[in-house]
Amino acid sequence: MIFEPDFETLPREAMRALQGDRLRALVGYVHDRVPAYRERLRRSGVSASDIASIDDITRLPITRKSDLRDHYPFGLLAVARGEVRRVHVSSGTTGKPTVVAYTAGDVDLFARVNARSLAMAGAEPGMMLHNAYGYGLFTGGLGIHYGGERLGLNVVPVSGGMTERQMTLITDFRPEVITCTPSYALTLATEFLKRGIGPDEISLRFAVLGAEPWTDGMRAQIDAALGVKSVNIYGLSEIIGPGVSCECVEGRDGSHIMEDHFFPEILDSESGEPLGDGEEGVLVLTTLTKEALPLLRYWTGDITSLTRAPCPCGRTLARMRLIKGRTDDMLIIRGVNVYPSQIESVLARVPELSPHYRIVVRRDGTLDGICVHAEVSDAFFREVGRAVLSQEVVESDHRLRDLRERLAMLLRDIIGIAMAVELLPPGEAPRSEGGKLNRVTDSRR
Ligand code: DLL
Repeated sequence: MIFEPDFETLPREAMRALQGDRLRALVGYVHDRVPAYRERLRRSGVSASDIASIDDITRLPITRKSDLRDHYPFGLLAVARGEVRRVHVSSGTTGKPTVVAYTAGDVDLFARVNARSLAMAGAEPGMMLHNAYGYGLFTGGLGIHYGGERLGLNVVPVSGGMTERQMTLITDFRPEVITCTPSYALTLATEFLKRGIGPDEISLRFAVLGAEPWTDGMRAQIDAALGVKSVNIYGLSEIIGPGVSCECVEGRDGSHIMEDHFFPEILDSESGEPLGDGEEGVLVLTTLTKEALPLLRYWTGDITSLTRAPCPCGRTLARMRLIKGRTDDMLIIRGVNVYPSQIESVLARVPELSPHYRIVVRRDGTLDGICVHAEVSDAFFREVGRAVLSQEVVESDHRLRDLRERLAMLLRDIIGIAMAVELLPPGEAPRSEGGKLNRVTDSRR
């Protein structure tokens, strides 16, 4: 079913006209309400009356994650604080998180775009949804939750983790739809396999997977093991959360962008020049209707391409391919965004450590694991008086053991996911030799 057919099947010319009107209103709105944008627009020499059509979007300034950081926490809000009904938070590049805010109207939009997404994925009113995205500051859990209720689903707010309990609930409640990260879908698939439960015995029919990159290879594995048709759902907190785009179950060939609300552009990652359909570059999104935190041309850092070719589902919304990678060094570990610079800022708080480190990411079974190799300082190394820092040595020396545990706790508390920690003796972590220093070994790809 199509949740909002009036918009999802709008002829392309009518869509362009709607987008142009909404963009003109948006430019006036941010000019009047957000001092930082007023200044940017003044410098670019553009005002609302210059927006004749959506094509004029290229005249507007780009917004980046650093702009949100510079105006942390609420400096880019376009409404009074009392108008805000919800905030969510995602990873920032340093110690401070990225804060996003919603008015009542934004919360309603968030529910509608997720209701659209779940309907695209095959869900129908009356079905049960097992929602295993994390609830809380992460947009995944609540975003899908409200979308599910809006569509008329029976939502089970399981949240992430506790696989044993998830297995019991899926087996006993018999939901038709599941929402989680693709890697977690694989974890559940492996659990079912271990118990000898085949795809025909599992009640699930549709899986709506996202929040991290995945491939058609993983899709085939998940579909076969769980007996589902899985689709990709994409989004980012800065724009709204999940529900920026989603694949339809009929096509499963690119995610339909809710482009009446989020206008997509693809720009060359180096030159910033606009690229055409089919060409790969950075996805840049403009929120056409958001009230609390409207963003002009937000540089997502995600690499993909667009197509406006007709789709068998009948929707006319443009589609984006699966995300190929990112332009920055952001890692996604079990659906949580982690910047190496965040880890670095935690290490800097621990006086026994040097500023040098290495990050190792690997897939342990179906789940991602991250290990931080932190180098101890010369002074602390001398004080401890050990020749080597093997696992056994760290285990047997309480000062080293304490340091490792303290660091693991700090990383978990500040960044929000558990990381393994290994200590290295001075001089062991990589140093820059003039070129770009690569501190991350990611063996998942
Ligand atoms: O991950 C929102 C979301 C929740 C999307 C649940 C889908 C499902 P953030 O935590 O702000 O928001 O992370 C946004 O995650 O810029 C991408 O790099 C990545 N990402 C999100 N969805 C996908 C996807 C949520 N389907 C960042 N494929 C984005 C690849 C994705 N990467």
